Amino acid sequence: MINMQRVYFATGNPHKVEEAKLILRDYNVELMHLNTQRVEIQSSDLVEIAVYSLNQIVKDFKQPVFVEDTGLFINSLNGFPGPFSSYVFKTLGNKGIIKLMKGEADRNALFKTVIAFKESDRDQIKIFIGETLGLISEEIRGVGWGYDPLFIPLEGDGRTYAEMSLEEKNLLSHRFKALKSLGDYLRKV
Ligand code: ITT
Repeated sequence: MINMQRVYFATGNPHKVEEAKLILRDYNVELMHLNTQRVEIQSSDLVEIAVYSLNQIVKDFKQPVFVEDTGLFINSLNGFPGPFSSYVFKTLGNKGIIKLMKGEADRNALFKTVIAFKESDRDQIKIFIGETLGLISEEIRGVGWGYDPLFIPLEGDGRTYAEMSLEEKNLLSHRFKALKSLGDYLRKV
């Protein structure tokens, strides 16, 4: 058997881990879940949030580890909720977003994932980014986590992420694209 490379994913979100495990398996990465408490700063920049978050973890964790920060940027709302996606999901939820978008013709949106990775103490932080364009659906469609029931990727066939299987979402998602770049990088080092 080929040796798997062990990499830790620091997140409180088990759905992210489930997706990332499958994706990184193709790169011979054995993904481990590191469920740590962190302070998440408020910033308009996903990279700044991810780097701050990773820096807290690597203070006392010395294995290869990454964090990721994801945002849903809605065109007609000038990029809202973007870096505040987690807070907005907890407060307004998908129903609130649908309400905000009622009667809005421009349904364009972007899902963006920023991964911040550090291999060891000596290494610099590496950033990997993945983006998927899509449309915000008029109603909740499918059973999925987070904003999945609202997001219709343009590369798909008109279904929301929540109407797809995990494998289907993993072929075109923002997270897949960021993890693919991480996987390609790990293959080279
Ligand atoms: P960690 O920071 O601990 O990783 P989190 O769930 O708070 O977990 P984010 O801040 O990156 O992660 O997520 C922002 C929000 O976007 C949050 O409400 C997620 O549920 C949602 N989200 C992130 N990725 C998503 C995806 O692939 N599909 C649907 N919703 C997603």
